[in-house]
Amino acid sequence: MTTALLSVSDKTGIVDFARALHQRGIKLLSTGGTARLLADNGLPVTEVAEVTGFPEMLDGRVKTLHPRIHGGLLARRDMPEHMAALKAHGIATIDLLVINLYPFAQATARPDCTLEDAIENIDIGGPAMLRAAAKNWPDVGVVIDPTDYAQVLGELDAGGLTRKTKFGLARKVYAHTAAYDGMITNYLSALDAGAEDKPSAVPARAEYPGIYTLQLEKTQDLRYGENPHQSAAFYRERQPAPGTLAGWTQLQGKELSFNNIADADAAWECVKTFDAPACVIVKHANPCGVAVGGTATEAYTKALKTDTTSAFGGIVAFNQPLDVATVEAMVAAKQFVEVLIAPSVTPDARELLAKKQNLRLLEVPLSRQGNALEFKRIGGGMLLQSADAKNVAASELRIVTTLQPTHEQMQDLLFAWKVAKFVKSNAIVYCAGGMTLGVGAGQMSRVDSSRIASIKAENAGLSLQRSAVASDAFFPFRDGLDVVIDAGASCVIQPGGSMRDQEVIDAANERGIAMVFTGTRHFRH
Ligand code: 93A
Repeated sequence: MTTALLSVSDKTGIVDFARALHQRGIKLLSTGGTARLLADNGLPVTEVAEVTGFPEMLDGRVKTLHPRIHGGLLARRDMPEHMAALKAHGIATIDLLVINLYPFAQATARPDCTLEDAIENIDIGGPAMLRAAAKNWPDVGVVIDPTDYAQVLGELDAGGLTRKTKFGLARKVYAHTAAYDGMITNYLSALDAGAEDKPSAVPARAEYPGIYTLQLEKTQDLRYGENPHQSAAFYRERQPAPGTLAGWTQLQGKELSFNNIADADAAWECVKTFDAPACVIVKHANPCGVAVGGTATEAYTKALKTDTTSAFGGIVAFNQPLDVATVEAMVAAKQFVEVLIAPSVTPDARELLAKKQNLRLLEVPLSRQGNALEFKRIGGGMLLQSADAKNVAASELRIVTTLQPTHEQMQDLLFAWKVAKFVKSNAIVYCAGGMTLGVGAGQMSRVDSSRIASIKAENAGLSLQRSAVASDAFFPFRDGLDVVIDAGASCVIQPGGSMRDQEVIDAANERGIAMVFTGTRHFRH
């Protein structure tokens, strides 16, 4: 190895690395800012402009885009014609390329970033060199990640970069430039067409980009997937929305499993929608107990009552700091918990939980925000939609029955409606006094969900007399409504919008219950 070209925006660690290369007899080439830094630190460095015979031009837009650079990177050392061409044009080979690109992500993350700023942060020469060097990987080492500096030096000392290392470095390059271009695509796609101002978090449907790039990084391998014969890993978004589960810190416990993470997400998304202290217990992606209370402990005790059988081995999430009283309540209830989630955990609660070594404890910063877009993989494609972020406003509620719900009933209805949004369709949720009494989830018919929810309440020994019921979508016939009224419901909240709404309203009036339409449906599959 004789020559290295160094051109980095993030200059962390570059001086030491360049010094180490110099000490190994490697000639240093570099672009303006990087060259100045190396020279200031007493290293002999040749400016790229000296090699190309051109000054850096157009405010640095053209620095390295030159045959003397790209020839030196792309020439195959094993092809005499290539080497002869270099010789004929007086071009020297470049054997090691060290680059990091213009910081597009950081620039566009700044709230005052204009389109012009963003455009100036699109690196052209850097990716061109990276792609050239990576294409010629058997002959050129290419380093984009400062954490690789040490390994590169070690191998140089051991006689040169191995083929395996060079291949690995090249592979990293294409992943990196693809992600970089994806970032630019997403940024530009999110801008209002023509308005070129602030990107909106949720593009209008017509503006969904032709190509959408998700910026994901693998953060951990998982022991297995949904089942033990499936392999799995967790990928985290490079910039997850604040308050989403991916911002977790695991404070203790066994490794998280695939199902743990999926269920934890369901629990967290639900619990963070409440203002009052709330507890959500999830099993198989559905809430099996949700409650609010004056304290987290009260919320937990109520949530557990809904369905103690299903709660065994469940995921428990709080929107409040987890305190020792709540942990004591869990211990007293002898509930086996897989994962416990809270925005924070008090020191004495942590101490108590530390005795349960296997219990996975996650701290997640609380915020109402969530993913702007949702994806669903299907065979050979993917469905994309904006997230179901809709919360029904008081002005949208329409009381459709002669009987008006009391203030207390309205509170129960709105609580039930909030929960129903997080229950798989068809969802029927009985509630009273800020807690769920029976949850019917994931049935193919609404009438079956209604029956199951009431059976579950009965099994838990909970009375449904004067309860409030939420249905995530309209009742297509009066049969489902009759089931919940037979079980004791005194008021119902549902979207409305069925062809047979009148039949259902008539049934409600006939049987003397109050009914509220929201005008919004919350299917969840
Ligand atoms: O504006 S560029 O796209 N044009 C180029 O020819 C070019 N060559 C290298 N940007 C270019 N670079 C980038 O400059 C590198 O990728 C690196 O991020 C940065 C280093 O510049 P300096 O050494 O002047 O700080």
